[in-house]
Amino acid sequence: MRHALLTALAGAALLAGCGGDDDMTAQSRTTATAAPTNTIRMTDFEFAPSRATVTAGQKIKVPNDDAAPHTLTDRPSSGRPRFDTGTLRGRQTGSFTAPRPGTYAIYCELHPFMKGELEVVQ
Ligand SMILES: [Cu+2]
Repeated sequence: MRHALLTALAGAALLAGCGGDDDMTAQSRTTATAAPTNTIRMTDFEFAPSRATVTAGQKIKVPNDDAAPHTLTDRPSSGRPRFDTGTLRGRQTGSFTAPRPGTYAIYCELHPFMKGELEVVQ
């Protein structure tokens, strides 16, 4: 009788241990990589989020919430931009297609202080 109880307790502890491990794995996965988004807003002269994770090849919507015009433009260290919304008038929504995986600096050509980072994942 006593033996049966101990066996049951040991089994329960084992199951609880497994569940805990699964939760830990899921949690570290979510903190390691932000979930990809398909929208980057322009709000109060800032990109929101300022560091966005997107999926390669995905069409990313870019609503301009400001009255002022903005662009969301790739800022390569050399060469031509690989993506660019063009000028979006106030309250206009534009888009661009996420390039191949990598980290890209972005900015607004009209307000160079308006900066962000685009993390493109597969
Ligand atoms: Cu701007």
